[in-house]
Amino acid sequence: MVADGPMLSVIVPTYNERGNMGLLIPRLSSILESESIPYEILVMDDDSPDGTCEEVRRLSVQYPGARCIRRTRDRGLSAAVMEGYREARGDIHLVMDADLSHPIEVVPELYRAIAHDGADVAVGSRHTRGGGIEDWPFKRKVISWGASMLARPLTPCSDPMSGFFAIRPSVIEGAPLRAKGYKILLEVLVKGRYNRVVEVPITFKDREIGESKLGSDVIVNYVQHLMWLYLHPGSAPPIKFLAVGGSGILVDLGILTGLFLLLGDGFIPLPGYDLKYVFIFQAISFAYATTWNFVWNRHWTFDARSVRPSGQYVKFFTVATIALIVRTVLVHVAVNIMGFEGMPEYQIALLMVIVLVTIINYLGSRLWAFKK
Ligand SMILES: Nc1nc2c(ncn2[C@@H]2O[C@H](COP(=O)(O)OP(=O)(O)OP(=O)(O)O)[C@@H](O)[C@H]2O)c(=O)[nH]1
Ligand SMILES: [Mg+2]
Repeated sequence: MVADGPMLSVIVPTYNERGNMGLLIPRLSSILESESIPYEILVMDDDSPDGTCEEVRRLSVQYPGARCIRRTRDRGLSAAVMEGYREARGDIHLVMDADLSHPIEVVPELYRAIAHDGADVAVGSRHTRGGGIEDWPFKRKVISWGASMLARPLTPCSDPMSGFFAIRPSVIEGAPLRAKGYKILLEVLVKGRYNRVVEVPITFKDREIGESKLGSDVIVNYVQHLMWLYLHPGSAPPIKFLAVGGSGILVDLGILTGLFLLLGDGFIPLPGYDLKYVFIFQAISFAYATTWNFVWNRHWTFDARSVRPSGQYVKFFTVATIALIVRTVLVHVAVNIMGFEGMPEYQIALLMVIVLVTIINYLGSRLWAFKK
């Protein structure tokens, strides 16, 4: 059968995987040929001393779709994958480990999810229904689960730590990917541009040949990587929104205090103090704090810099003002009409109002003011 349709580039990062090449390359080639998928296999090898590249070159006589790129600079798993992305000539780029941990028969499914079903990213997932991990001790499963949970707010994918996934090249075009962390999929999901992510269940098998390259610094590296990803503009918006809102409260209080100290009679308005000024001071500090929140939310929480700021500002200010009015009215109702004045009732009522108003603010910002 003649291969047609979009071409698949399979990127395989390797370090000392000679023993696996003779299994991976023939099996992968035969499955892709039987499915008539045009392909290339790029083995991105960090100059392995065990002769991984030589083995690939030997195999490429029989399997001309496979080639080895020997890397001598900028070593590391992520850097190897990123170079693979640059080298790849296909219309769909798929990354997988060399050690046969990732089921080869799922490769065509990941390919089809993008080629035929309109996905932008297709992930071989251990945590979606039907997926799993073979032979892992309980402790390792718990660590893996915990690590995935830490990354959950960053992505819509249940297994963002998977090293087995396919993308359209447009997803990462121009994205500021860093080659530091070794969880490339996470990097792609946080920084890439995509609409649809599809998860295909896989059962992950432990390697039988060769040694693990990933040692104890992996956890430290992972936590550092997560920290950078959480700081990246546009990632985990609800968390950033809360952080910005908290800082806005400090700005609001700071300015209000400053105004009272400079122009009033000290921080707390004394009895008989002209309430007109209290109102004006509060309006000024509110406007400052809202502008502060606007700038941070635009640039950082929602990364909405591609849209003109003027319309965004008006909308954001409107949402904040409506939320302020809702808060004032609800607190008034709670205190003066429902009589929540005593010790825990007042605080509980206030907390509920604040939660509600925060949700209004968030949804108004996300779905209206900063809609892209
Ligand atoms: N090019 C390159 N590939 C690497 C490097 N480190 C690991 N790899 C490859 O990345 C893939 C995943 O590495 P593994 O050592 O299997 O990591 P793991 O799957 O988390 O751990 P085990 O399967 O338990 O050994 C394999 O194909 C490795 O050969 C590296 O520094 N450079
Ligand atoms: Mg492995």
